Amino acid sequence: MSIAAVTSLFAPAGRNYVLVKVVTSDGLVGYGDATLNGRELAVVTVIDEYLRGLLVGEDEANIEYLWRKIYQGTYWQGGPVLMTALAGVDMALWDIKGKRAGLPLWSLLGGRARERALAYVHVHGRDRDELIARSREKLASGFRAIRFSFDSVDPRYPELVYTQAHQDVSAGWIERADGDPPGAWDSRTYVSELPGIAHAMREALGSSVGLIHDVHSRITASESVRVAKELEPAGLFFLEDPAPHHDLDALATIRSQSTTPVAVGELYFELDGVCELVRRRLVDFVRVDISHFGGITPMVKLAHLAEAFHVQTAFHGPGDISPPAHAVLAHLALTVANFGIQEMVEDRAAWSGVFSTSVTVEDGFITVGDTPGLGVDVDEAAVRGAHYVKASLPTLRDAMGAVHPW
Ligand code: KDG
Ligand code: MG
Repeated sequence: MSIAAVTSLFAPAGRNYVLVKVVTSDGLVGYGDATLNGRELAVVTVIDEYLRGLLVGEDEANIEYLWRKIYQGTYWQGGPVLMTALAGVDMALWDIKGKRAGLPLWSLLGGRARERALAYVHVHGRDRDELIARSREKLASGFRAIRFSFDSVDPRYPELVYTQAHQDVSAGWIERADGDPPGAWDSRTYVSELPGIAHAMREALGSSVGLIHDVHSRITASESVRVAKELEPAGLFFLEDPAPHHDLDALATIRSQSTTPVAVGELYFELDGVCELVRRRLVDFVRVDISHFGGITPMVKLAHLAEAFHVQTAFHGPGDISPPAHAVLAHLALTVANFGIQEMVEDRAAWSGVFSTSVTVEDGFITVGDTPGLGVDVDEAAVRGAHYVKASLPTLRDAMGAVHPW
């Protein structure tokens, strides 16, 4: 069979989600996620203006060939915009392959390695008491692993507008029309507060809870070494992005100085780049993003590569990628041998009425049903005519008004 149509589909459901829809000559439909937070329309242009022409008329079964045709065949390879568009196409083609075979993705990829997969959720709080209280709520609802975040502000700048909470719940919807708010990120406060907060959480929540923290590369390498060492007694599941993803020397230093496990990867867009991170075992967990890394095809290769180097997966699963992407992550979580943990920032209330999914989360574990393909259905009528709301991540600034890494 061949590809009859490829289109971008704007499918807002609490966020600006963009999908790729592929239709075959015999009427099968596949959906993939192509959402790039704050750059959505750039991806739409790539899909509709550049990728469609490369795909229509081709045999939809040959995913590897089509992936190469887009990635290598047109010279301009890589980068978040192109790789997000390619990811959407790739996921849609795997969705079709599963539907044609009558098999769920996890089965196509080799079958289950486990019955259910450990998930982690986000908790944000203003201070340790709030973090502990909110974590207890999540634990009571069954979760066993928590990523905690808090605001680190210069106390002399109480007019802080930016808060890290935006990142967890609504980053994609912050309007920037009035210019940047004054920022007050304060690294010194952050570096001195983080270990105490982690220790207090560990003591209050008990030894079995998985505690995760995302540094977002906001501090220097030596600050990260200090933090990673001081966090050791808190026994984190991992510390995420303690240094910029491309600063392999800084990551090597952090690893040589501390036993705190490290996870990096959401800003890698290509297999070539992330290989070195894995080969040199600079991370315990690799966490590229299914929607920005070119989709299932390269993700499976990375998982196998990482397995050979005893690195586990902790793939990026933020709220700014759509249900088909979260579904793929769930399928991978069941089938990948070296699975570690899966980030799950879902908004099922916002999804309902637009998306249905065969992924379930119970007792803090992910499972996936037998629905063929990705197991995600889209009610296109519910989003027909929906308007794109221009939005992007807020800019983080320090007390001098200088831009600080987000
Ligand atoms: O759009 C940016 C978010 O996806 C990112 O800030 C979330 O770092 C993140 C994480 O680990 O979930
Ligand atoms: Mg992160």
